[in-house]
Amino acid sequence: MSMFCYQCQEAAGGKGCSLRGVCGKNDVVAKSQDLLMYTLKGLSMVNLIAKENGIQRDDVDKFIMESLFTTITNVNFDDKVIYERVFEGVSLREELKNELKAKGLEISKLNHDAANFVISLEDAQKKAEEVSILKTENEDIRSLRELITYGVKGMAAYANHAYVLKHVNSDIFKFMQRALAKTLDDTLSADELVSLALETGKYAVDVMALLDKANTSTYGNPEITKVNIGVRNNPAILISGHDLKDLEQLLEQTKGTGVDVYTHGEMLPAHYYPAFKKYDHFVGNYGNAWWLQDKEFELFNGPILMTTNCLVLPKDSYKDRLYTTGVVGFPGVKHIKEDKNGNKDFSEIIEHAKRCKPPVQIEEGEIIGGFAHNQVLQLADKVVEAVKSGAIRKFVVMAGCDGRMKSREYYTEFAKKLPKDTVILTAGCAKYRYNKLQLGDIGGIPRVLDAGQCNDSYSLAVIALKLKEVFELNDINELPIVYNIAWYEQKAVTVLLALLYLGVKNIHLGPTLPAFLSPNVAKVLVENFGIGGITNVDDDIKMMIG
Ligand code: SF4
Ligand code: SF3
Repeated sequence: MSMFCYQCQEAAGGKGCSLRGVCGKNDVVAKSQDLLMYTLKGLSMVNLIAKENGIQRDDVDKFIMESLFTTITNVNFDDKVIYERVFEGVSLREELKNELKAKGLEISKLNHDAANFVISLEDAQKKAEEVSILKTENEDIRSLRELITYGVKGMAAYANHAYVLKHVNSDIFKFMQRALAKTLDDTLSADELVSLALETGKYAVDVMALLDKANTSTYGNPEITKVNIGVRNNPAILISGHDLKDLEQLLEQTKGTGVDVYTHGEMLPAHYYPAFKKYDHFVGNYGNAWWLQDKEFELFNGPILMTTNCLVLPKDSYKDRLYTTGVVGFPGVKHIKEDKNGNKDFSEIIEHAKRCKPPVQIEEGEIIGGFAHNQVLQLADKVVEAVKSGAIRKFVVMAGCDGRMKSREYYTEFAKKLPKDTVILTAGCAKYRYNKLQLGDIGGIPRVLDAGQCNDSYSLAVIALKLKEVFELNDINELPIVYNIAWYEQKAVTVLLALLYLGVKNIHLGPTLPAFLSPNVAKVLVENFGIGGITNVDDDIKMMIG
């Protein structure tokens, strides 16, 4: 075994990738990520003591957040960049210790290796092997530690998107670091770790609320929007990932250049925000979910900017047109850095686009979206009436991620076979499995309501809580809503923990349950929250819809 990783749904054999990641990351990258996580845990231990003693280093909070984000599936494949973060983490940790010492403070509590190790680049791989997640021998403790760690990784991603829009919550940073530090605490029992996992859900709700506020106060409330999926005859840039601030800067800089901008993957919901509607050259959405990018990027012809996950191993046919920014990275792919004010200069990409042919049309028509909480609550009367009259029998939350496994065809089939009096509520790239089907509407309410990106699952929770209030119910689970969620990477773990914290029961999670859930931890989730997997479309529809 040259590596071990089981953080995403595509973990090899449903157990874990041990030779090379199904995502394409090799053992060198996997090990650098293991060591970075260990470094961040040690840094968090020290930073928490510093915080308790009045030392507040914003740069450390930012470093931990960005580094966690770096390790999410399909974000960064560059071990050089990841090891640089390891060394920067160690040096920040030592700076903090010196600051504590200078204040005459006792730091003897810090006897954990993670808070003390120092290495050279030559020893880094060996050290990484020593801190592999498999070193936690008890599979239940390991399972809970990783459940919490992945929840925190997803929180870091969402906190980062809010941060670039200048929305920061220091309690979230503090919790993330406390949770990370606790995953190295051998005195904690499984029960204590279960409580910590549930507490992670509380902060998961907070971070999604923070990001929702950041997005809507900066760009306005998403509104019902038809998005073009065809192309125009101009050179163009494709922007993918979740970072709206990057999109804003790109749209500003491409104004009047003759270069069009299209969204891809999780950037599609940007079209729903009023602030982006004023750009005539913001043409539409190109392609589908992340895993089809190797085919679709080839056909796009112009440069592609990856602002976050999901990046897949680029083909030579478009690698020289690919650019990364933020925490994304791939060896040999050009990276656009931000300046000290957070501004990015995309002129190189714009000039590149001018030399390229327009995109090849792969689809035509429109898709509709923009059903985030504000918009849906404006339609509340209509929705409530449709439920009361029986026109809508059930809502089916099908939020989450898409992925490359064939078994995900289930979700297309499921959407097609759902009875006509049901409405799908979606968010995240899971939607690409059914958002181009003609599923019709119920009295003008489309049967697929897309709230936005995966973090906009928060909107779905707000809508559910509002409906609970309108129908005067005591429990969110009394609503006519069922949950059939598709997961892939760690942000989906964050969303899941958030839903559990909000009291949602009987969530179906697929296409497979996480490999990192040990049988005992899975049992806890089944017994306390009714979490289940999926079986086949017909039986599941019968069970969920009746
Ligand atoms: Fe395997 Fe997923 Fe880890 Fe990649 S991120 S190595 S596919 S478990
Ligand atoms: Fe998709 Fe990668 Fe999760 Fe934000 S883009 S949902 S998988």
